Amino acid sequence: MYLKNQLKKIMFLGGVALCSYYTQAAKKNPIKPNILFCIADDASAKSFGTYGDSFINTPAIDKLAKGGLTFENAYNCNPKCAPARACIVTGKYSWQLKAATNHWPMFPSEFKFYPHLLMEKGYKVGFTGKGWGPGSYATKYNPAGPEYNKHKLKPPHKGISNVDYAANFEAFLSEKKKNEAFCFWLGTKEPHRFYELDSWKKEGKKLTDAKVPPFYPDNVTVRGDILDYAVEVEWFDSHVGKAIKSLEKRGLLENTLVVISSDHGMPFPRVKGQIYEEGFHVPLIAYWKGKIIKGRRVEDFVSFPDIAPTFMEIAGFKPDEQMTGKSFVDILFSKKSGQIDATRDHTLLGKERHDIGRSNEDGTDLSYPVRAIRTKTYLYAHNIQPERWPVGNPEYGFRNVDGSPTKTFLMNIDPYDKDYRFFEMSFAKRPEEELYNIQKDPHCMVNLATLPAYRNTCKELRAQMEKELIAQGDPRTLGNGEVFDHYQYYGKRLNYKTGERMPAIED
Ligand SMILES: [Ca+2]
Repeated sequence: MYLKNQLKKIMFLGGVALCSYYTQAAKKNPIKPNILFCIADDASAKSFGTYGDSFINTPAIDKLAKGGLTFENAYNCNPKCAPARACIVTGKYSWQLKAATNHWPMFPSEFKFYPHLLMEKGYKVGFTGKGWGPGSYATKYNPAGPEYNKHKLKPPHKGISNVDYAANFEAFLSEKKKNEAFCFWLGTKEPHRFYELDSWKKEGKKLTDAKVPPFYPDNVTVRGDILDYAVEVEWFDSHVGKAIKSLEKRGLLENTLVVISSDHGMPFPRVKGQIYEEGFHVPLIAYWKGKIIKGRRVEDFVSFPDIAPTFMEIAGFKPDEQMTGKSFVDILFSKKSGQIDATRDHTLLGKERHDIGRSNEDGTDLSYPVRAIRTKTYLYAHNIQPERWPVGNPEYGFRNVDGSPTKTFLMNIDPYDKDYRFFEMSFAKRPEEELYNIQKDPHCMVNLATLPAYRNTCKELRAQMEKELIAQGDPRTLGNGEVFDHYQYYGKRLNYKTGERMPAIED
């Protein structure tokens, strides 16, 4: 215990030293560093070359990874668009965000967003494509900042957005005054669905290229769907490449921290929105020419709430007192690879209501509460209300899974078919406790929680998880979890009596 405390003290002092290094550097150099944050919508970590032998071509991002730092253990706190992005902009854990713990919320106005804070402090701030969302907010700007979506292009495939992200970034840079520092959010709408069916054929891909996870049947439908996804991941990469060229052209690359990520895993059953490794493990790559030592791979666990305090510190400011995440500036500028900060050895995850599709007697939309802890070896997940359907009720079409050829295929598997287990893995109810040995079972296929040999492991992980959640004020762990069922859903709601969609609430 003594040693642990000493270690914490040293790391704290290290953090203070770095912080003052920044303050001093900022005083000497009146031009503050810029921040370019590029975030894909629904791209799995494994889809990028730096995370393994991906069949998807991401040369621009692979180059940044080679010239910078790859985080092996980056997690999103809550694996769905709006909740994950809410953690990024606020620097808070998902269960500390009231209505914004859920998908499609009204973002409570009490929370501060790092892009707005930097704007108040003189940074030029903007976003293109998808910022925080979907949902409503009371502030003048999107939580990700003022919008730059004016420039359009003719998309190569129907599923790709006509927003020209790179051109909008260029426009943003053109507006910038010479010595003005900037913080920009380049958020592509890809590879979010929908996809042009068989777009992969036009791109010259082969069915044999696709890698099929073991929780799907290996067939032409699934392979084609994965390849259509690949086309959109490559679109994200191409715009990152163009944005880097813009920085180079303007001589800004040496003074810009570039961070690449994605909000959660690919929009397929059992991945997007789900508390399994591929849903919540995100890519995180940091590049800063001449500042971050190249080719490093770090094993420290970092999570989305850590991003806002990091950006605040990079800009030379103290993280806002609301921010509960922990800056990883020390990791960025360390010379080491592997584990740097011994305390970063696990992460907490959770979810409440994502999409609708679970009726309540009083007409509210029920959540599917889960809390989980991921350590180096294990994923332990507590499905707090296992009597509910994890991806929405069957009678409403399992709405918490985006429509897709893969989903349709799985839903049509006959209960007597040998492949019916694939349907169950994506849509069936789950046991209260799940435990996976991620080192041996990265796809979370074998639940160890039922085995007597793992009872103690489950007990210990749950105790550690709940202790930390209580310290963080999680209403669910404190016994007030039903509050999440009653926050208004701001998307198109469902009339549970007729099964019809109702109009979205206007803000
Ligand atoms: Ca998303």
